[in-house]
Amino acid sequence: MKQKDKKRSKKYDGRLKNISLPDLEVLDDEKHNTGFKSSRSAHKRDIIHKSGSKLMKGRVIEVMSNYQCRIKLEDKEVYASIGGRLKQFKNEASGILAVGDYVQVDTSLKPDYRVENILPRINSMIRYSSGSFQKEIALAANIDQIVITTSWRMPIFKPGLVDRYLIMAAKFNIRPILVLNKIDLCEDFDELEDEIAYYKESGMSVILTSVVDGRGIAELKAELKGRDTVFSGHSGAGKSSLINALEPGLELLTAEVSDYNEKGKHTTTQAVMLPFSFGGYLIDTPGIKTLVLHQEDKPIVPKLFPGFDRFYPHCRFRDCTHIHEEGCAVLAAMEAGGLDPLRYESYRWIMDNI
Ligand SMILES: Nc1nc2c(ncn2[C@@H]2O[C@H](COP(=O)(O)OP(=O)(O)OP(=O)(O)O)[C@@H](O)[C@H]2O)c(=O)[nH]1
Ligand SMILES: [Zn+2]
Repeated sequence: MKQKDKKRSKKYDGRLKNISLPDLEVLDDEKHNTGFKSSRSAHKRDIIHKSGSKLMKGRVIEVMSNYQCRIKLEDKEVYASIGGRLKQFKNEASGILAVGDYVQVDTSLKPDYRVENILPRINSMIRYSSGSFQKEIALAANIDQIVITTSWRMPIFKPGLVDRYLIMAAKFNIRPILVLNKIDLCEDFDELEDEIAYYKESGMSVILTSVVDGRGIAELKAELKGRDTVFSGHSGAGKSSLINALEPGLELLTAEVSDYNEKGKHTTTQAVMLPFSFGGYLIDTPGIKTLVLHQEDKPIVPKLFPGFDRFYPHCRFRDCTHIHEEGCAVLAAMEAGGLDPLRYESYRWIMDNI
């Protein structure tokens, strides 16, 4: 990072701690108001405002290192670099641009394309990087849904883990689909139905699958068709097997995939959107494995715990933790037999261990 850029980003440190997406217009206005307006930024403003036709809307379908990305621009795909105006906010490309982002691309310098603006995100998956100060890194943006892969056995179905994934999905405002795989290993379907009843009653989409005998694969495919989906889940539950059954030959990112871009520079793929032949994308980002609930998430868990949206609006206190408060609708539901004590136990475990 250039010395000049360093100084500039330092000035905005306070803002950057709490946001994932820099509000570029506001920053521009601030610069304008304080008389700060480099010729470079003035030039860019001109492009945006005077020659708007040169900025095209595209979608980021691959994020690489070295400030490179691949963009779907109308019906073609182009490689693009990330404009300096965006670069100044973070020192990692993935820190500012996420796969799935809708962006404005400067096409006036063809064949060099440059990302100039990130358009507002509908949602995004954020992780915090460890470092001297907390930095937010967006792993993916504008996601339609997240598949939470679990298995009936091997490894055994763990509702507590499902709850944590569901809280995460709710936190990021992404529709969850609960997939219970390996049902070929199930001998007692009443027991299985009992285990998933709570999630179904809470209005969630639950799909039972087996890669071994093919049950549920068509149903899952229908849910994915035409939508952009992230796959998450318990290791060993069968994510890769399911994806392979849905779309044989799809190459997932395992660790870091090395590649050489046109300029011959060494780059690595950090996240990619892989098209399904039946429509829609699989958003593949290895970073998802690093997502965990944080201590800072604790205040939102009472509202985001799966199924609690039926109860908490009736709690006497708006910030009710459902642990000791009088007039708590969650505790009342449990006493009245309207809430499975095992789900409440899971809630308490998460609250105590987050
Ligand atoms: N019986 C049975 N085994 C399955 C099924 N799906 C996957 N498996 C097996 O479960 C094991 C783990 O499957 P993977 O697809 O590698 O699981 P994963 O979730 O991608 O695992 P990670 O890479 O650790 O995240 C493999 O041995 C699969 O053959 C299924 O529906 N039934
Ligand atoms: Zn309560």
